[in-house]
Amino acid sequence: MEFITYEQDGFVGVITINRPKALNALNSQVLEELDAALDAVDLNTTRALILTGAGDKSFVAGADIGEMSTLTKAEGEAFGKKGNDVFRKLETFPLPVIAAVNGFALGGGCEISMSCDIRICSDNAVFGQPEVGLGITPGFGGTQRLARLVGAGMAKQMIYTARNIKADEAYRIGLVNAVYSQEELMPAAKKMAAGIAAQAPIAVRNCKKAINEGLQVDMDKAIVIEEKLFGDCFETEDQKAGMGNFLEKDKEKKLKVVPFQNK
Ligand code: DAK
Repeated sequence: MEFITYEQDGFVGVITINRPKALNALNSQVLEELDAALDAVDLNTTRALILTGAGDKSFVAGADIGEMSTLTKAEGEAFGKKGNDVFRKLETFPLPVIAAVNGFALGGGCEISMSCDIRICSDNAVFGQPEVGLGITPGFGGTQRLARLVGAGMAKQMIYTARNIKADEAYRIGLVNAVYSQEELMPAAKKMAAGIAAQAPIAVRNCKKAINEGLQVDMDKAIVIEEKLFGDCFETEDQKAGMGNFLEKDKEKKLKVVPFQNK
C-alpha cells in the first residue's frame, strides 16, 4: 500500500494514513487502501485499533479538494459512497477504534475521527467542518455524527459558520475525550488500547454493538438489543474465565488476559 501503514503491537493494531505531503487528505486511493487495511485486520489476534495520521501537523485535512474539484455529479456521488462505506465500516468494525488526532482534522478528517469509537487529540489539533465555504455539505456523515456527539446546537454552529475549533474547545464540547502534548498522544492512545485489550474481548465487542445499535432506536428496543448481547456473552470462554478469575480470588489470574474464543 502507498498511503496506509499498518503496525501490530501486541493485541493493538495501528493504522496510519500516510500522505503527509497533502496533510493526509483523503483521495480515492487512500479510501480504497483504508478499506483493504480494515479487511486485513486479524480479528483473532487484534483487540483494539488506533487510527492516526503521519507527521506532526495533520491527522487528516479532509477529502482531497484537488480530486473533488473536477468531479461530475455522478463521480461526486461515487466518491461520496466510497467514503461513506469505509467510514461506516470503521464505525461498525467489530473492534473498538481510537482516533489519535495529531493535528488538523478538517472536513472528512473530522468526520473520519467521528466514525471511530473514541477520540483523543494532541494540543495542536484543529477540528472543523469547512465544507459550506467550499460550496458543499459535510458529506461523510458530518451533519449526522457531529450533532449526535456534541448536540444539534453546537454542531449547527460549527457547520453553518465553517469555523475551526482548537483542541481545548473540542475537549470542552465533548468532541474529544482528552488532550495530550504531541509527544504524549501515541503513548496515551496505546495505553488506552492496551487497557481495552486486557478486557474480555467478546464482551467488549458486544458492548460496542449494544451502544451503537441501541443509540439508533428507542429505549424499549435498545434494552432488547442489550439483553440479547448480554445473553450472548454466556457460555463463552470470556465469561467463564472472567467470572472464574474473580471467584478464585486469584489476583494474578484476575489480571490475566482472557483468551479470545471465535464465535
Ligand atoms: N485536499 C488536497 N490537498 C490538501 C488538502 C485537502 N483537503 N489540505 C491540504 N492539502 C495540501 C495543500 O494543497 C498543500 O499541498 P502543496 O501545495 O504543498 O502541494 C499541502 O497539503 C500543505 O497544505 P498547506 O500549504 O495549505 O498548509 P498550511 O499549513 O498553510 O494550511 C490547512 C493547512 C489544513 C489549514 C490548509 O491546507 C487547508 O485549509 N486545507 C483544506 C482543509 C479543508 O477545507 N478540508 C475540507 C475539505 S472538504 C462528499 C463527502 C465528503 C466530502 C465531500 C464530498 N460527498 C458525499 C460527495 C468531504 C469534503 C471535505 O473534506
